[in-house]
This record gives sequence, C-alpha cells and structure tokens, in this order.
Amino acid sequence: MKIIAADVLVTSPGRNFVTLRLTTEDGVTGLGDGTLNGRELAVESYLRHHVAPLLIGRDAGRIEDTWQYLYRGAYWRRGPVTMAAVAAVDTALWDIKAKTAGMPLYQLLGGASRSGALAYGHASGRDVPEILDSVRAHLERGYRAVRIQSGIPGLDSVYGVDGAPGEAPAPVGGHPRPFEEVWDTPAYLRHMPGVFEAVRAEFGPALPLLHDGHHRMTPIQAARLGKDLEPYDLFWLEDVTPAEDPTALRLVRQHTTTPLAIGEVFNSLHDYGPLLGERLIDYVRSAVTHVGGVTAMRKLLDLAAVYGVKSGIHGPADISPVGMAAAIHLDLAVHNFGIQEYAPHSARTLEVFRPSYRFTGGLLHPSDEPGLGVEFDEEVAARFPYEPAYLPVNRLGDGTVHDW
Ligand code: GCO
Ligand code: MG
Repeated sequence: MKIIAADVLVTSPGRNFVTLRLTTEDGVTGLGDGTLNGRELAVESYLRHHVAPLLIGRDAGRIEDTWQYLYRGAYWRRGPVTMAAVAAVDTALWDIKAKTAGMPLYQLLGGASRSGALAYGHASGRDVPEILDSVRAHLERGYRAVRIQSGIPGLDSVYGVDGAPGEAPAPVGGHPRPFEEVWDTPAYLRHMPGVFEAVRAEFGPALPLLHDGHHRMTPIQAARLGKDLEPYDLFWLEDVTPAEDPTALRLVRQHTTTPLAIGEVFNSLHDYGPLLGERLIDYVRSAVTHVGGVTAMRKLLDLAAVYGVKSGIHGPADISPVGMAAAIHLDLAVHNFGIQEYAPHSARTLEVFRPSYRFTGGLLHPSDEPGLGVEFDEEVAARFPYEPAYLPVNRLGDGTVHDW
C-alpha cells in the first residue's frame, strides 16, 4: 500500500499545532503530531522539505524500516526538530496500519492491560486558598490525581500557575518576544513544603499529588526539596535539575525517597542511559511527539520496564489531540504504565481535531475506533493560521538568565 500524499498542516486554534497527514493509494489516511512548542515552523519545514518528498511511493506498512530510514538516513540524528518530524511520520503510519487492520491502535500493541489510564490534571493557584479551590475543581471534573504548582511570595508570576503567561492556552499572537519571568529558588524552596502540608491537610493522605520543578534547581537544592516533601508522600517530583545533565540526579537520589520523574525535553532513548541503568528515576516523561513516535515510545517503555521504571507520558495542551491519542493507546497496552498527564484542549482545538478518547472516573480510554481515533477538519483548521508565540524565559532578580 503506497503513500501517495504527505500533507503538513499547521494550525493555531488557540495555540500552534503541526500535523502530518499521510494518504495511501487505497485512500486510507493517517495522522501524526509534530508540534514543538515555540519552534513549530522548524518541524513544518523539516517535514515539508526533507521528509514528505521521501515518503511518496513508500510502502505505508513498513513502519520500522521507515523509522530507521529517516533516523539513520539523515546522518544528523536526534535533536528535537528531527525527532518530532520522525514522530509525526511514525504515528501517522501506525494510524494507517491500525485503520487498515480495522482495530484501535492499542490492539496492535498487544491489547488492553487495564480498563483505563489514570490521568493527572494541573491544579494551581497564586496562594494556598486558590490552590485548594483548584484541587477541588479538578476533583469535581473527575480527576483522581493532581499536579500542584504554586505562586511564590515575592514573585509576580510563575509558569504553570493559572493566569501566568505561557501555560495552556498559550497566548495567541501574543508576544513578539518571549515573556520574561523573574525566578527565586530560595524563596521557592522555603514556600513549597507549606503548600503540600496544606493540600494534604485538606484532601487527606490518599490523593496522588505531583509537582514539577521545571529544571530550575541545582542537585543539592533538589535534594533538599525532595527531603522536605517526603512527609507529603508525592507520587512524583518532576524535572528537578537541568535535563541535559542526567547524572545530576545521582546526588538527588542519594538524599531522598521522593520518587523522581524526568524526560519531557528528551528526544531519544539514549538520553535515559544512566538514569535507567543506575536506577536514578521512577518514571519516564517523554512525549510520543518528541521521542520519535509510537515505535520509539514502545521501545523506551520496554527498556524502562527492565529496570522497574514506569510511564508518565508527557501530555500538556501543547501535545495535539493526535499525540495525546497515541499516548493513551500506549498507556492502555503497556504493562509498566504509571500515570498519564492530561490537560484538556480548548473547545476551538477540538473543533479542528476530533478525538474519540474519553475521560471518565479519572481514567482515560482511547475508544475502540480503528486507528488512533482522531479526525482532522482541514476547513476548520484553515480558519486558524499560524500565530507567532513563544514559551517564556526565566531570569533571576539580577537579570541572569536561569534554567527553565
Ligand atoms: C508539563 C510541562 C509543560 C511544558 C510545556 C512546554 O509537565 O506539562 O512542564 O507544561 O512546560 O509542554 O511546551
Ligand atoms: Mg513538566
């Protein structure tokens, strides 16, 4: 079954998404997500100029071969742009294969290992009362696990806290340059234990609570935070140190029993090398969209399983519904599932992408539609052209650019 068309579709129904649509000679279409927040047009160009022409005439059934052809054939392997492009192709090919088989993708991955995938939502607030309200609102929407991000006294805005620029939904047509936030790690370290104490006091010991450090700490600072949060029994502490130095987690691990998660900015299985082998983490955080697609994610999760490490697939609103659907199929199928991040998309985004996955009783299910189970409406998408938008930049009080 030959591929006869490879269309790269960029749309911004509230934030930018890059979608690849492959069509076979039999008229079967497959969708893949290649969205790279703030650098979308680099992936679009890579796909349009360097990948799409190579796909025409190839056999859509040869998924592994196409993955290797694009990865090894480029010579310049890895990197977020390349791997998002490879992910888009790979995911679209899995969509085609599953549609052709007349099965939901999770069946091709081995079938369901559970009835649904536990999802966590993003609770946040500028202060403790706002956070408690946000947790309550999430529980009312059905969540059974929540990430807690908090405003910090003395700081005007903090990424991940509702109302702060850059978090879902990203500003449309917003900033011609990235918004700049001021950051203060000592103030953050002083403040966070009290926040978790208040949340535990209100919601009891059983609710899974997560927190994202967004790469802002040194190893010794992260070790201290992990220790200070131990009494509040976190499900995980995410991205505590800069991601390009995985061995930084050695020191953190020596000091704390708080479970650690990392990987949303990784783009290769190789980035996990020492983390798995030395048992420095508990959860892998890659997105299907950024690690190289369903093929690469399956390999990563199987490798992680060897070390008893579980999945925590990245699922913020900048992963399109296509990337989310791929994640949920994997969540249902793999044995070492941990949790799935789920930040629902805006109503406008759901006019363009029509996913069939469902969120009920705190669990995500991919549905039994053949393939990924997502439709893309090109006419609606055309109403929302690309809008320049960036992630924010972090600076310390004296102006020094800081990890973010
Ligand atoms: C998360 C994240 C995101 C990222 C975003 C960047 O854990 O969900 O840290 O909010 O910052 O995906 O584009
Ligand atoms: Mg994160």
